Amino acid sequence: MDAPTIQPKFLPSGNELGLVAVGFSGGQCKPGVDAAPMALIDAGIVEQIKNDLKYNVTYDDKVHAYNELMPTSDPDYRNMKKPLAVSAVTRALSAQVYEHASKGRFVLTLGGDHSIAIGSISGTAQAIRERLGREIAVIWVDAHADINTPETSDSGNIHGMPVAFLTRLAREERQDVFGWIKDNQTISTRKLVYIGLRDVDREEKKILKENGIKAFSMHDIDRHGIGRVMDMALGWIGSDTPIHLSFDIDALDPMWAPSTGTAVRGGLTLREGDFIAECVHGTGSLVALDLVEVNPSLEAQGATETIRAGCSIVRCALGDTLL
Ligand SMILES: [Mn+2]
Repeated sequence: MDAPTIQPKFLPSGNELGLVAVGFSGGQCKPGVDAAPMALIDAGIVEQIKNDLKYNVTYDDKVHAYNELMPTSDPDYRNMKKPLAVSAVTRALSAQVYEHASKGRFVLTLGGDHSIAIGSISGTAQAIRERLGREIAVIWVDAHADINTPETSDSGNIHGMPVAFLTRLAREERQDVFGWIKDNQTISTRKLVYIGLRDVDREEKKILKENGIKAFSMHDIDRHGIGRVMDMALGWIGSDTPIHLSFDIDALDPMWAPSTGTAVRGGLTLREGDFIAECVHGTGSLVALDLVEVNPSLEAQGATETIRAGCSIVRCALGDTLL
């Protein structure tokens, strides 16, 4: 592996990276996803980023569990499960990501379940607005749209709602239940692109249609191939917009990433996942990356494969190339 050669458009330096490790699983009900950052780090991801890809990594050497933020009581509210915990953790994470991004670092957030994107994306959005006066685009790679509002959600799990809160399709006045999200921390539905969807709730389909949100499902990938889909996705965003890539490992087919909380068959191949990350890196517009929903405890056999796939996605997004 060599240092990347693509010059970033929206970062002052090509090799400053801030890492936040988020050991949080409260956005859904299965324990274990909080162990993912340590599993990814044990698999060598930080060493690879430093030694092979030549980034200067700013990392506090800590997987944050945010125990001090956990409420003693956290009853359901508006159908949301653990609203106080998820709100408090994402609020803290937002400040951590902002701290890195406002200094011009690329920000890598290792989750954790996908609810944490409320924190990572709001932090990036705020920092880029302040630093460059621009809105970010978000590429959300996932089997699921994660755009339920509290009212449309069947499960009440907040990892199915982060996009709704980030776009203001869902809002809440209570400061301790995402009311802390300021306008300058939100994203536009026009700059949101999905890739890999295949398990979208009926109400979510309505939300996507009514808001004209760009989405490439597995059907589109079957029809056009991943190369053409990436051309269309990046064409929609344009070349003058900083990009936050939020990658849910369940976008990959369970053949490649079985150890995840809500696996859905019929997904991306390992190479298609890597290719998405490679293409986004190649734009020079990528400013932040989330890798979420790796759950090393769910599959004795498949955990190692899932962790390896996650590491590979991260390396590709940071400029690793096959040749
Ligand atoms: Mn997700």
